[in-house]
Amino acid sequence: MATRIIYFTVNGRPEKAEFLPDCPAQDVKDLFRVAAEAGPHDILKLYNTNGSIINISPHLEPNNPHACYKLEVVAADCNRKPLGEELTVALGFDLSSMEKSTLEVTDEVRQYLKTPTFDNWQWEDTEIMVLLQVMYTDLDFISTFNIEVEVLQQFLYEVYRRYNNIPFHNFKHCFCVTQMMYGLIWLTDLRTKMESIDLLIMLTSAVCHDLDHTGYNNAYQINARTELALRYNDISPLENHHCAVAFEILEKKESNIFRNLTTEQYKRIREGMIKCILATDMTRHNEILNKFKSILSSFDFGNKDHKDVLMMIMIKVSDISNEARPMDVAEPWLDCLLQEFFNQSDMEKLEGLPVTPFMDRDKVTKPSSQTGFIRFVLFPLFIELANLFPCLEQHIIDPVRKALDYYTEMEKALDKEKQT
Ligand code: BYE
Ligand code: ZN
Repeated sequence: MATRIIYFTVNGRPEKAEFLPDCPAQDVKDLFRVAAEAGPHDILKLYNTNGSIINISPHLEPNNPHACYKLEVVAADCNRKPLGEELTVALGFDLSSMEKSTLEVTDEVRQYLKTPTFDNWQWEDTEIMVLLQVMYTDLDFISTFNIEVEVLQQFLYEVYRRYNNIPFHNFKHCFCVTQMMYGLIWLTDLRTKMESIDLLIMLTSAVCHDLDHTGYNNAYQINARTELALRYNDISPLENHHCAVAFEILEKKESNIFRNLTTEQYKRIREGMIKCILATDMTRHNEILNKFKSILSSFDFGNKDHKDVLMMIMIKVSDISNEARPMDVAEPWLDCLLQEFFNQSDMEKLEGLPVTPFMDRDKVTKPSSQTGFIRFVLFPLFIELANLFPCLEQHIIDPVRKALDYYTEMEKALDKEKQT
């Protein structure tokens, strides 16, 4: 009897299970459990390419690496304590006045979030949703745009659900980027310089900017001719998708935080969010940075084109700003990113696709990739934003300089190790 091979991903990592079709059902379940590194009480869910749940059994329909199933682990331990202060410290919260207001609303809002519709929720994620809600409140969006709290919560919950459980581009990344955006808005005193609706666009774009990221970048989408690449004709397939999912959520009455706005306002928000989210495609990095540089010397907050470019720069900065956080926060994020990159290159090797060089686990080291990234991407970008807002220097440039020293030292140490 021929062995069956089932290809699937766990958190974006390619895996396969091989078994004989007449083996005991428990053996097959165990194979999947081991691959998922799941505990004995965790629940496993297997999805086919249509997103339907399928039974883990010896009768599983064989597939190929190009049409992987997706395995999900639902942690049985949902009673972990709320992170509260821990979370505050872990995410480098020193940017704003948020802590105080967080404490004020946490308990109250947590009651809303504890309703039965929130299946499989975890404390950590709940805390984060609360904090996002606080940001909307803190920037006065609730009152200015007549946003109902229940609708905002539903919106954030839908957003939460549509981030995947992958190493880097997950709901926590969404939170980090949004929090950085929130911090930048306060630090630069943008509330006195731009209209409230622009700030709403920026914050909501940050929240939505990586929705339904699967852990494989545009190059992969295009080379593997995925559904997304097909749908968007190879033009920023991921970013187009993130944005489309955002408006899918906003099309639903219960989760449309803009439902009390005028048609004109909605139009403006939609246009702005599309611009911001599409600007997060890193292949457009130089194009956008050069545009910003060319207007910097005559920057005018009354000029719509200038404001548009600034908004794109702000989301770009927020998106790749991990290294501006305390070292003990930034480094684990780098590990997660490399994990996601390595998963992709493993998949590329498996499928015989071109392997993206900076994702190849045989070629990349942490310090070498990061020193280059800081020198050639982060510094040039952050310096221009700090040109417009000199007060940002200490918050985003100084920590990145420290990170560069740290990774330069690490690189030297690695080189020495190699020589001996
Ligand atoms: C980028 C594009 C897509 C996804 F390998 C993530 F050296 C990123 F190129 N981000 N976001 C933050 C980063 C960082 N890329 C890198 N360092 C970051 O801190 C460099 C990469 C590890 C590599 Cl740019
Ligand atoms: Zn992102």
